[in-house]
Amino acid sequence: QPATGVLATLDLLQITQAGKVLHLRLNRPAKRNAINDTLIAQIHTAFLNLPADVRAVVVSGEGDHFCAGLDLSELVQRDVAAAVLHSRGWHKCFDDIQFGKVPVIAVLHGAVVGGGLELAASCHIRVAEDSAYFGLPEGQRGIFVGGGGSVRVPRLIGTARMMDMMLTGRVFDADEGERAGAVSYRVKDGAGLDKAFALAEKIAHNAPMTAFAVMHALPRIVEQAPSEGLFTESLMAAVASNTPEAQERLAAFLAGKAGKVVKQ
Ligand code: 1HE
Repeated sequence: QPATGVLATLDLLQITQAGKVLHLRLNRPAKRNAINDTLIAQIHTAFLNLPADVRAVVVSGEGDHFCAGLDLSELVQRDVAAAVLHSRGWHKCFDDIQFGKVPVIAVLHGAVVGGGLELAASCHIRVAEDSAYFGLPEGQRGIFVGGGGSVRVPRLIGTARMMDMMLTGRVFDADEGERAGAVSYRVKDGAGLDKAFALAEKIAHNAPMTAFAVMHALPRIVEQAPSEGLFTESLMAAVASNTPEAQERLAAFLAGKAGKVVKQ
């Protein structure tokens, strides 16, 4: 019987499990879910300690906004080494989301700005409600992205759009974000969690090797030179097709017992 219900309420993060899906809710609405040292540590700890039966994670924000980014009140004077280590701490957390155990779906509403956009960019699928908007106010604050934004955001929306956001303070609404490539699914206000859980259910039924290949092999293949990428792809394909889950699924299809590809 899979665990269901609230697993833990840390100071700033609520963790709920429903079957194979874990729901992490940033729970600092009074500060618009701004990420301070405590919250980044709690997010990281949650991802490093996913229950063994969890097959997908949904991340959302409590209140009117997904996340206002770095808690600027903690952006105190740091020497260069301390500032680098602070940024590297965010990198570790967001790397463990992107290259973790299971796919992660972000539900975006209200402000998705600065470090909030960096968090969203480290997830695998982004569901945006009508109210969502995307910004990188670092440019206006005289700072730079430090949570992996310069690596992940251009890979979603392109370098030119990110330059525009940082240099001019340009903000994209949900539709613009979708057209730019930052949004996987666009839904009405209030419909984001249902959509995310429906997607998570589909993901939870995939063969585990599929999640592994898509999360760990695909992004690396994309970064490889084509001839290496093609070779890595062949290795990954051979490994995946030799798993018992793949053999069962292929046999089920050939026996007419598996779903066909249908237009949605
Ligand atoms: C905060 C933060 C924050 C809100 N750090 N305290 N991020 C930003 O530059 C975005 C800054 N925030 C905003 O532009 C707005 O707060 C929002 C558009 C997100 C929301 O506006 P609103 O009108 O709903 O809320 P508010 O009244 O501005 O904020 C409510 C409270 O949250 C208020 O505190 P209070 O004690 O006066 O009630 C705000 O000060 C507080 N608050 N956002 C600290 N970010 C790893 S590098 C990443 C670098 C970055 O992310 S830089 C971008 C930072």
